[in-house]
Amino acid sequence: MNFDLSDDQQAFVDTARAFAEKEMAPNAARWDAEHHFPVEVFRKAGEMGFMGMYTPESAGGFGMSRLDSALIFEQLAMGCTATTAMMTIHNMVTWMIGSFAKPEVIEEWVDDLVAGQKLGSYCLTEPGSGSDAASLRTSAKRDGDEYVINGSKMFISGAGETDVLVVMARTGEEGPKGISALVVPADAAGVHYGKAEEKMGWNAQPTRLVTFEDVRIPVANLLGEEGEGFKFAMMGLDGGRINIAVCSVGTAQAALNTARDYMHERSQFGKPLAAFQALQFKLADMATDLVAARQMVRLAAYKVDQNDADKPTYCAMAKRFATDVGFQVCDQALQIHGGYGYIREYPLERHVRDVRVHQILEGTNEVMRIIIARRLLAD
Ligand code: FAD
Ligand code: 2MC
Repeated sequence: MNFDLSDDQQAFVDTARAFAEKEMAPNAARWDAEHHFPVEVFRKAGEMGFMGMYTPESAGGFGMSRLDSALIFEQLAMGCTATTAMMTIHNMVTWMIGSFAKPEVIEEWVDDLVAGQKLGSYCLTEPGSGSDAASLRTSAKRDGDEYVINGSKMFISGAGETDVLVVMARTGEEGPKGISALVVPADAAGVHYGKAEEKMGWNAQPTRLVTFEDVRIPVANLLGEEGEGFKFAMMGLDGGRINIAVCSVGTAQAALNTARDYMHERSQFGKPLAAFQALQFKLADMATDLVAARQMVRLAAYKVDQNDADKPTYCAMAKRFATDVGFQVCDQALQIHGGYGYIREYPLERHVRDVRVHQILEGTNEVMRIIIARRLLAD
């Protein structure tokens, strides 16, 4: 067992760090304040190969491992949490289309998605169906060689700015087995977008309600077979949960670095903050928890790469642990800054606002405990 990064992995990390420092970090505060969705950065990220990292090569992606992708996302998240999180959702969508779509649908979408020229959203949650995702009610009824979609999807990241939607809809019976996944062009007739939600964080990307009113798409846009949609949605989220976890780790590392520097710069009672043992211990605990979270995420990514039977459990553990640690570390880094941590001139309050939602989305941390406990009790 070797915990060192290989030369290739170190090169990925260095490249991603340089991109984050040049293209993202200097602008992240402004994007947050102005609620700017930086489409131009997604295009550049596409040129760097960050927009279809683990999409299969056979479909036009880079076929990278989840572990290598996680290393890259961690560096990018140090530059801008919300933008990186959107990239991870886009990567999940691109992987779903590249893995399960019919060849003509792959041909229509995947090259542009991998290049970052087009963007994708993932549509599972509904106003009445969040944690209980299998109770979703959006319907897709077969009419000749088309599906007709009706219903609505809540809290859709990127919606209104993206080009393609992967929509989980009911084509059959109640419960998970009646759900299918469909590729829907974002500008199809009958797709309507709500206002951009006013959010605590993740302000560099819009979140909207999407409504489907007799939206017609070709049957060829079905991923896999009818009834496989819930399984595909959950497989997508296994990777998505690693990615969100790593967005927390990267952001928390950035917050910790800022707090460490501040402890040297700021003096009170005639000494730098770094001289107070209470703060030294706080920093030590933050760094220790962060290393544990990072290793757990990498283990979960490895389990997905190995197609381990327990990969959903490890992804759930990593998501639960790393997003909780990520929030605590950002909050403690803010505390170390005292009043300065609370004002926008410093990045800490943005870090806290951005990582808070990671404990909620892609499955709440209570849902992660359900997944873990079910597996434990099934043994
Ligand atoms: P609910 O399911 O109503 O849960 C409410 C509370 O009850 C939570 O604390 C939950 O953990 C708890 N709870 C529920 N059931 C149980 C139980 N059995 N045991 C114990 N506790 C339970 N969805 C998408 O499909 N695509 C997106 O792109 C997307 N982006 C998002 C972006 C943002 C900014 C946000 C806020 C959400 C986004 N979501 C997206 C939706 C997100 O996945 C859901 O909000 C989340 O899954 C929780 O669903 P809910 O909000 O309906 O909460
Ligand atoms: N991989 C493959 N298949 C899976 C799977 C996985 N990770 N998880 C479940 N399945 C299969 C499972 O095997 C079963 O099939 P079968 O009966 O053939 O064995 C089927 O799916 C149903 O699974 P469950 O019986 O576990 O389904 P249940 O209704 O109990 O729900 C739960 C499971 C709670 C884990 C699921 O509803 C869930 O993950 N809820 C949270 C929703 C969520 O994460 N939303 C995120 C939205 S996206 C977002 O927030 C973004 C920002 C993009």
